[in-house]
Amino acid sequence: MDNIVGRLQENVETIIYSVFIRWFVHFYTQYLVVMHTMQEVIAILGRVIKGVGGSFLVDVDQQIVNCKSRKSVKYTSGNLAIGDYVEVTDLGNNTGVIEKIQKRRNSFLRPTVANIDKAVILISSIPRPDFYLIDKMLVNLAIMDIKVYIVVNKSDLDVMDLFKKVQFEYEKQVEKVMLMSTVTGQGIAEFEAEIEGGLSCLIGQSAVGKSSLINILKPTAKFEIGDVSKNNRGRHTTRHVEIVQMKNSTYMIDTPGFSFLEIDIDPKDLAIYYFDFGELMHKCKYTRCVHINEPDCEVLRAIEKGELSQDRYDRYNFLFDELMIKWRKKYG
Ligand SMILES: Nc1nc2c(ncn2[C@@H]2O[C@H](COP(=O)(O)OP(=O)(O)OP(=O)(O)O)[C@@H](O)[C@H]2O)c(=O)[nH]1
Ligand SMILES: [Mg+2]
Ligand SMILES: [Zn+2]
Repeated sequence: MDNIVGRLQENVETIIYSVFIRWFVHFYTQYLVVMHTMQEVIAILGRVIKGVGGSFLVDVDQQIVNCKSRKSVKYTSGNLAIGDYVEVTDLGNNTGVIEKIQKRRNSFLRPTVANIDKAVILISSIPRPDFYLIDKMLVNLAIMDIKVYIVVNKSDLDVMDLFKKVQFEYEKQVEKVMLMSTVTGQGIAEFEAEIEGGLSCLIGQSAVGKSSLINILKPTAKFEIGDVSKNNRGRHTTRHVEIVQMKNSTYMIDTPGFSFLEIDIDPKDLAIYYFDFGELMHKCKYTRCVHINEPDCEVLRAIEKGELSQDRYDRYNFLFDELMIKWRKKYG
């Protein structure tokens, strides 16, 4: 008898437990759905403009909101990048919480920036330009389909030969090659008109004048300027990354250099990103011509005729070999 009562009791307990668990799961799911919907209703869209310690400054309709980021954001989307569009819940007093990162159009590491519209490569005679570095940056920017401008800065110094070389080598690769001086103001107005709208990212070796340019365009920015006479061997004066608002809807990031340098493509596709090889490539004898030692190559012919730069072509060759070594290591 005791046995039967005991079993009955056990069955009743199991039924109560399973009903309880079902109800619990049901209500908890409802709770999550409601919370998620509420969050979507409340969340506002902003853009990360600067990181400060563990927090982020987010521009929400021109209001700067100091935000913490939810741990889940890090796990689902990786680290936040300057330039990220984010969904923020408002906690009042210009503080908030970053709930979600919107899909990025493009992104770069070291420094971590995202959603760039234009890239501005600054070059000057001091420090001496590293053209191989510039070529690599241009390939990466071409892969990402980002508009590029090249600015030859410090026109108050002796830069005309450099400017001519840059024009010859890159004019067909980029939107425009410009001459400028942040000291005399030459080219500043033209530059301002060219880059109007969107987010432009300044890139280039240390001491080319990136921060000087920001300060000219927006004197209240007061970025620290380096001393070119101290050979600080590529150590950048600017160490942080921050979006600065210029006129209207023009934004700029002053970066400490840029790591556009990790190229990960099949070397046979490299020439696609050399826009100066452009139409010539389609006239080569072989459709898969890589313009190195194939017969009847229009690119090689143009170099012989002096229509394309031998220097740039030699660097193309060098980069091709570098990528080939990497590619073989990776895919055997
Ligand atoms: N002569 C001349 N000097 C310039 C010009 N623009 C900038 N400079 C000088 O170049 C040096 C470096 O300028 P910055 O603006 O600090 O260079 P940066 O590119 O921001 O350098 P990092 O922050 O180290 O990456 C400073 O001494 C500037 O005064 C220019 O147009 N002409
Ligand atoms: Mg700087
Ligand atoms: Zn060819």
